Amino acid sequence: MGEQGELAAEKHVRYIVTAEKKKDSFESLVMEHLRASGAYWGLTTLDLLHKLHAVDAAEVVDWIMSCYHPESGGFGGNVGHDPHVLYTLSAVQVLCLFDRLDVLDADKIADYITGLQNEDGSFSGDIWGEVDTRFSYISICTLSLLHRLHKINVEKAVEYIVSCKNLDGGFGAMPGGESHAGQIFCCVGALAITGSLHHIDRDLLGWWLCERQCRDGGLNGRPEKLADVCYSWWVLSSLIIIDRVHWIDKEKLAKFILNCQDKENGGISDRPDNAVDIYHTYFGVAGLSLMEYPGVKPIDPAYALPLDVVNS
Ligand code: GRG
Ligand code: ZN
Repeated sequence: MGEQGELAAEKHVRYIVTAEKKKDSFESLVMEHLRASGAYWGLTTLDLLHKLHAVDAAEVVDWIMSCYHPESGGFGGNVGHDPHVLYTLSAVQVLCLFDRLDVLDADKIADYITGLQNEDGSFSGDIWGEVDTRFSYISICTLSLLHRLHKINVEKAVEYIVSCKNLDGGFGAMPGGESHAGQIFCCVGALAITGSLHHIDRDLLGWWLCERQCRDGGLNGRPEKLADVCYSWWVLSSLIIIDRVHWIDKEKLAKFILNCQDKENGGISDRPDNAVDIYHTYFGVAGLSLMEYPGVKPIDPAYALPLDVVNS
């Protein structure tokens, strides 16, 4: 590694632990409505860095459960917020990290998600009905973690995802929607979890994905866009799932991520010299994990949780 040196793991741990306490800061104000996801990003990063014990598990589990809506079976992004599948996945992922799925009524949550599947196999994100392949992934991932995949029509769910496949080998948010690395992760991840990867042309998609690497070594989300650390996750996880990760230059990507660190106060930003946030800190560390960076636990590319958590 060159000038940017090593991963400042200790600093990142301190950044996450103190961000959790600064509840009245600007960042936490912005994050207020997606705190369950923020908790997932921060806590998964801590676990990847072998530091999950730095937080009080019982306190986190209590707070997560205070976002639960027993009437619907879904979780909100924060206490008193409406339920949505996105925060339901984050809550389930956090409970997986602490091996505390026992506090859940898994069937009730599974019924909430099952109720959001539409005729054509797609999923809405909540009762307001917006449809997106993100929600297909979220639903499938959550149900699989709860061992309740059989409760939905998996065949129809897969059929809908395949209907969002484009001629360039990628996937969009809906049929005919432009290919985007974030949506590709969702579709590839969902197809992996349901054992349906035969619907993917690995060489065609692998080519589109490896073309996301920019001259600075970072990855972008679609053609003509700037590199951004979070695509180290969306693109790399997809490449690993389809077994084409050797088509990008990992060394250059690792350097790009390490260059986005705030080496003084901790945290990782979207690109060099920008302000850090928890989201890019997580995706930077997760990207390094996918590249087997020393000292970072391996992460599962489809479930976005540490491998030892998924396999336990
Ligand atoms: C468990 C990891 C995990 C995810 C849960 C929410 C979700 C499922 C997936 C989101 C996938 C997605 C669509 C990611 C893209 C997010 C993003 C950076 C969008 C920005 O798009 P633009 O167009 O920016 O604003 P670009 O980079 O294209 O310029
Ligand atoms: Zn980003």
